[in-house]
Amino acid sequence: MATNDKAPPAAAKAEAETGPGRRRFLKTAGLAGLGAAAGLAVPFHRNLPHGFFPAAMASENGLAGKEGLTLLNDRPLNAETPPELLDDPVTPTARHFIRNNGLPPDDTSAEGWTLTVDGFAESPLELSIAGLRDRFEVVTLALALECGGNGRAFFDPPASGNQWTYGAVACSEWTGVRLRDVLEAAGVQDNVVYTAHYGADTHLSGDTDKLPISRGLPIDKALTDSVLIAFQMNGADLHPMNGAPLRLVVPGWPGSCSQKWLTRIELRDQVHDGPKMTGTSYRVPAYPVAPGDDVPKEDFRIIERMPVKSLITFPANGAASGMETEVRGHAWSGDRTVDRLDISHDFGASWQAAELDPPANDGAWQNWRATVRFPVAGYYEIWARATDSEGEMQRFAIDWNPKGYLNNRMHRVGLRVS
Ligand SMILES: Nc1nc2c(c(=O)[nH]1)N[C@H]1C(S)=C(S)[C@@H](COP(=O)(O)O)O[C@H]1N2
Ligand SMILES: [Mo]
Repeated sequence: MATNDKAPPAAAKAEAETGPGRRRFLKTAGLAGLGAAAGLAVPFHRNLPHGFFPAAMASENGLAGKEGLTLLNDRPLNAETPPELLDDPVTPTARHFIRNNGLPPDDTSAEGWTLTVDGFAESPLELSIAGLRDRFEVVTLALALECGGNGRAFFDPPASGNQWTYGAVACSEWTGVRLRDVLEAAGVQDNVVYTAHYGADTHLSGDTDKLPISRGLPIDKALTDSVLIAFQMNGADLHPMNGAPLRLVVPGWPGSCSQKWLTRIELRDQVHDGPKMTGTSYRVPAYPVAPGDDVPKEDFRIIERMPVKSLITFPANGAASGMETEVRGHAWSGDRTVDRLDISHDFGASWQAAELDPPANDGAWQNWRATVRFPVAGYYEIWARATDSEGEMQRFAIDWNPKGYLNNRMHRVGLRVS
């Protein structure tokens, strides 16, 4: 993990002056640069812990180029998108949520970036981003990405972690090469069962021996068509907080599988054991548990596909409406398609089928719309309920689990109709 080490300032500076280590130099130069950006010197900048921005600028920093996101945490940076800002069929980069476990690399330029593919590979690869483009077919796909903890805020008893409500989900258009093509070029040996993903971000502690997160995929999933190694989103460079210059995009599985700032993929003969792969991270009990139950660690299983879910993106919760309104949103179900989307405006007594589009491609969410007519003025709620190709349907209940994952309960918005 050579891109993950960090030399003390003096050494980094000396190295930068003699040639290599440009990335490291930028890391230390960053703080002085921030002072310059503020128009003031930061006299004690050497004492500011690694990864701290001046507090007055903290949210501005990572959120540059983002629009309307709700900041949940600024170290690490975590920000979600209000549902009404997710109305576009394809999510603009400015509205794609951010979920960081550690501190992003300072230098996210494509120049000099390399991806290593090693482990149980017949012919290990080391490729530049230009090399990836030249050697493999470049494809563009709309791919839905949802954090495993989206909806955690509604758990009772509460689950610790980022209190995501609805907005840790997005479906942007990603351009890159298929992970499958790259792994096949590296030669997947017969004993390979799992991948391991490594990125260039650093642990919150600043300890370079620790990684913030390193997860992986069963090899069968890694070899499916819609898993991309992406270098563009929505026709432009990746946003620095969304993994520039290179990341994985694994649609339909917890967002944590989609390693950002990707530097290395290892082929393994056993399930990966990196940070946030083990213990209770991104795992749920193997059987239903009652809210608040203590579950022994060994009874947790790794989360694979994300469950059936939908979002109402118009109208906004609390909006005023006339006697008739269009209602619209998105629906998705990991590794499956959504077959029906029903809405109710009478608290579930009756349901009306919405017009539901097929996905733009495998791994994309599906857009839906309906027209609702209200009988008289007053307060109403619109509820949306998706049913997928295996007959799995959303409910209002939560399958409570200790870490607050996989909340797919129905979304509802209140309307004042006059
Ligand atoms: N290197 C790295 N990759 C990462 C993460 C991270 O902290 N570091 N967070 C993961 C998690 S938990 C999620 S939900 C997605 C979020 O992607 P986004 O920030 O582009 O929305 O990135 C994943 N990839
Ligand atoms: Mo996540």
